[in-house]
Amino acid sequence: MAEWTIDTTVGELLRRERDRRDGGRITDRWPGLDLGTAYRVQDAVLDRKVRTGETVVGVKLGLTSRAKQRRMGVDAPLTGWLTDAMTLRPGRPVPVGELIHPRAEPEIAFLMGARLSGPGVTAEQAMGAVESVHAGFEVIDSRYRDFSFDLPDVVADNASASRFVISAQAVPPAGLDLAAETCRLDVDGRTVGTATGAAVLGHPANALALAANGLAERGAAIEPGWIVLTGALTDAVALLPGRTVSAEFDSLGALSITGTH
Ligand code: 0L1
Ligand code: MG
Repeated sequence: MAEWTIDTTVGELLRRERDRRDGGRITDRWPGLDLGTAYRVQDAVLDRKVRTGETVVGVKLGLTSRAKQRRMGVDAPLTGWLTDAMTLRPGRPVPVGELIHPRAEPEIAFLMGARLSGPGVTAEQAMGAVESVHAGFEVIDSRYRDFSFDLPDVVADNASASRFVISAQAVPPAGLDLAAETCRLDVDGRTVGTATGAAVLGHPANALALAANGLAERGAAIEPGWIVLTGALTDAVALLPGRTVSAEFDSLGALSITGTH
C-alpha cells in the first residue's frame, strides 16, 4: 500500500477484526500517525460500525494503572467506545473462536444516571452522575500481533475493546469506598491476582472524570444510561476454551466469564 491515511487504517483495522487476524503496528508503516489522528481513526471506525447497525452503549478507559502502562510500553491512559455488539450476557460463555487472542480483565463499571460533559469535570462531579456501580469484566482483543503497539496504534484500535459484561447486581454509589474496594481474580479456582480500586488512577472516579474531559475535546459527552468501564484492576489473563475467570469484589459481588469453542 503506497500511502497510509485515516481511511486505509480504518479499513485495515476493521478487516483484521472481521477476519480474526492480527497484524503489525500501523505506526511502523505510518510513522506520522499521532495521537490526535489516532483518535480520529477510532471515531471513524465507530462511525463505520454505527452505519452498519451498532449502537454506542458506553466508553472504556484503558491503561489506567502505571503498572499496566509500563508492561505495555506506553505512558498514558486512553479511552475507547463500547457498542451493543460487544455486550455479553452474565453467565453466557464467550466463544473464543470469534476472537483473535482474547484476554479478560476485572474492572469496576459505572452505569450513568446523568449526562457528564467536560471540560473541567472533577472526580466528585463524576461520581454524582453515577447511578450504580457494578462488577465488570472486559475482554480485550488487540488487532496487533502479541498485543504489541505504540500509544497511537492502540488508540486507533479502540483501546483493544472487544467484549464486556457487567454484573446484574447494581450497587448504589453512596457509601462505597471504591479506592478501597478489593478484587480477587481467580483462574479455574486458583487465585492469580488481587487489587483495590486505587489501582485505577487512585480512584475509579478519576478515570470517569478523565473520560468525560477527554471526550469533550472530541465534541462528545458521557450520556445517561451509558456504561463506563474504568480500567483493569489486575493483569489481564488469556481467555481460553474451557477456562473460567472469576472476580470476587468485596462490595460489588462476584462475576465470572468462561471461554468456549
Ligand atoms: O482496557 C485496557 O486496559 C486495555 C487497553 C489497551 C491495552 C491492551 O490491549 O492491553
Ligand atoms: Mg480494560
